[in-house]
Amino acid sequence: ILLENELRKSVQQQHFYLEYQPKVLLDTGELTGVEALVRWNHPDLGVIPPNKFIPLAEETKIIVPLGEWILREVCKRAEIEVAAGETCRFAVNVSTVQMKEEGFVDTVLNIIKEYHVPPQMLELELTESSFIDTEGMKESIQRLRSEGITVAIDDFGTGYSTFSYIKELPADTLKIDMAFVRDVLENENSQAIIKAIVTLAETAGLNVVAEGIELPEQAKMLYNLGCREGQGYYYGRPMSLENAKEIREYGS
Ligand code: G
Ligand code: G
Ligand code: MN
Ligand code: NA
Repeated sequence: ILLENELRKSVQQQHFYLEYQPKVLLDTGELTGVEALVRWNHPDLGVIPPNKFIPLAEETKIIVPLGEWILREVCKRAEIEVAAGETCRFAVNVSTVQMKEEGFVDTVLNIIKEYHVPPQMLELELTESSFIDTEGMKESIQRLRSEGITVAIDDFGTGYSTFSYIKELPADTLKIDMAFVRDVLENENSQAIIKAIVTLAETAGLNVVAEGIELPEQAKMLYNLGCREGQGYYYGRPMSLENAKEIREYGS
C-alpha cells in the first residue's frame, strides 16, 4: 500500500525514465530498431526495475497513466529522430490492462499525431493475453494496424498460445520468448519449437525476432534455424538511445 502511494506520486512527478535495447539483423548486426523499457527512479529508493513495479501498476491501474507517459516519452524521442532524418523504429510494451482501457486506441493515435510520428515508426509489443477476444481487443488491434502501427506478440510461445488463437494471428511480428533461446544450443525441443515458429511466421507473412541472445553461438544457431532478427545482451543491454543507435559492430 505504501509502494502504491509512492508509485502514484512518482507518476505525477515523472520519476521514470526509459532505456532502449537494440534489435539487430543477426547476419550483419545492423540496427533494425529499439525497444523502450521503463525504469522507476525513486528519490529515496533509487532505480527500481519494472518487474518490481509493473505488476503493482497493473493491479492498481496506475499502468494506464504511466503507460501514456511512456508512449508520450517515446514519441517525443521519435519526433527528434524524424527531424534529424533518422528512421529508427521504436517498440513499446503495452500491458493488457492498458489495451482494455476504453479509448486506448484513440489515445495512441492522438499522441502520435501530436508528435508528428509516422505510425510505421511505432511497434506495440503485446502479450498473448491481449489477443484473446475480450471486450473488443481484436478490434482495437486491427484499428491500430489499419492506421499503420505494427503489433508484435511478445514472449511468444509461453503464454496462451492455443492453436485456435494462433490460427488468426492479427499481428506483424512474433517475438520468440527467451526461454527457448536460453537453451537453444543444447535442447533439441527448443530448436524444433523455434523452427516451427519460423515456419508459421513465414506462412502467415510475419516477422520473427528472437529475444534474450547472450552468446554469438546462440545467434548463429538461431540464424541457422531461420531467424533473421534478434535482441539480447550479446548485442546490447537496455541503454540510452544514443548508445543503442551506435550498436553496429556485431554479426554472426
Ligand atoms: O526492462 P526489463 O528487462 O527488466 O523488463 C522486465 C519486464 O517489464 C518485461 O516483461 C517487460 O516487458 C516489462 N516492461 C518493461 N518496460 C515496460 C513498459 O514500458 N511497459 C510495460 N507495460 N511493461 C514494461
Ligand atoms: O517481456 P519483455 O520481452 O518485454 O522483457 C524484456 C526483458 O528481457 C527486459 O527485462 C530485458 O532487460 C530482458 N532482457 C533483454 N535481453 C536479455 C538477455 O539477453 N538476457 C536476459 N536474461 N534478459 C534479457
Ligand atoms: Mn518486450
Ligand atoms: Na519478451
